[in-house]
Amino acid sequence: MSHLHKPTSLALFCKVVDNFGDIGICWRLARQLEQEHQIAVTLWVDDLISFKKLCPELDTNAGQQYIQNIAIRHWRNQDNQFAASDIANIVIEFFGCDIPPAYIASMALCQPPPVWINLEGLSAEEWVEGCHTLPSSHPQYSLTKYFFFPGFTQKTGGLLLEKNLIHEYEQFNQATQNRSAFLGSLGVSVEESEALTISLFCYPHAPVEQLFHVWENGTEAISCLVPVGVAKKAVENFLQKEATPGTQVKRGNLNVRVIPFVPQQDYDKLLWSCDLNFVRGEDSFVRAQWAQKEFIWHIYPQDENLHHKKLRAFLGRHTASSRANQAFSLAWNDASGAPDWLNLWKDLRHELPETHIQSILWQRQMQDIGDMTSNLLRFINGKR
Ligand code: TRH
Repeated sequence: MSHLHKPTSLALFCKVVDNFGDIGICWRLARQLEQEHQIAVTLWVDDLISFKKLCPELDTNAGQQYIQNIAIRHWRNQDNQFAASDIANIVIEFFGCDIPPAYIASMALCQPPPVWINLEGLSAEEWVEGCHTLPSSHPQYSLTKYFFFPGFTQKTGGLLLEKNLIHEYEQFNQATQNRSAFLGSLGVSVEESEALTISLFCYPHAPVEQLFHVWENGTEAISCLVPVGVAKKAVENFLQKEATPGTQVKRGNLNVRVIPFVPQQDYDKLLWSCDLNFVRGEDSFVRAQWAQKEFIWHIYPQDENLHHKKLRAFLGRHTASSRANQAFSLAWNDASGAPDWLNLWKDLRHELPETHIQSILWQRQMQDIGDMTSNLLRFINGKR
């Protein structure tokens, strides 16, 4: 429960830079704020088409709508007039997305002014601890913006984690039918689901073709599930046809199946159903950590290979990844050598119970920081 005085209104601004992570994180945060803390959330988002992929019930033509009790507003560049009722008690801009000047001007007229947060991206680098919760005064108005960083240590904001997620995971795992029913709903056959099942979510530059080649010629039956649109070129080269949902080809020991892009609330089930998950960006990367399964992270690429530093910082902290996993992860991100699947596979086969224990320990360590949404609200409450 939040200790905020109610009713509390919160405006969350999201600019979709690319892909699905920006809206993925904001949508998850918005739902948690509303469902677990009873906050009246308005989510301002500039790209409804990307949002709809995660949330199929969204109407991309509506300027304003309510989904799961959250007000969704289409944020257009030309928006320069805001009603007093649009100005919330708490204003969060995601990833420095620069909220409209007219909105800021109206915030300055409020008494007391809203608590203003810039919610930053996730990084395991050390400098994050020093910048977490730092204030920045507005040059023109008497407004202060605070930087809030998610993270992996007690001196950061922690990770997004819904209150019931671990319980839901345990319930899902209790009956094998849950897995087969879920995979079945994606079109996966029983035979495919009995093979080593791998979900693949990565950026187009990942060395997927090389990996497919190794899997095809390997000794282990592998079933690779690829959401439509992911690694399109490599997948179509393997399939020798268009990668539409439902398309499936088996060659050698590798079965590749294109699955639909699932709604965000089902994505966890996909991770829970697989033996190994390839994830990317920020949100799927965090979800993989709650799934207690081995995962390989394809980090969002940055200029001058800055992302390699971030990747190493994470691997340096992540006590649940084995040496083979670390080596594979570096190679998958082109930070060293070539991905050594055989080594990773040896490890997966022999060390699964140990990796599982380490994943649970890591999860507990992350839970001890407290979930990011509650930490964020506690911080905000201290500023009101
Ligand atoms: O899509 P991403 O690469 O997103 C981002 C953006 O590129 C962003 O600009 C950058 O800042 C950030 O990465 C680091 O990866 P991410 O973060 O994992 O987001 C994907 C979202 O899509 C996540 O919420 C899970 C969801 N998803 C589904 O809902 N269904 C699916 O089938 C899949 C594969 C993903």
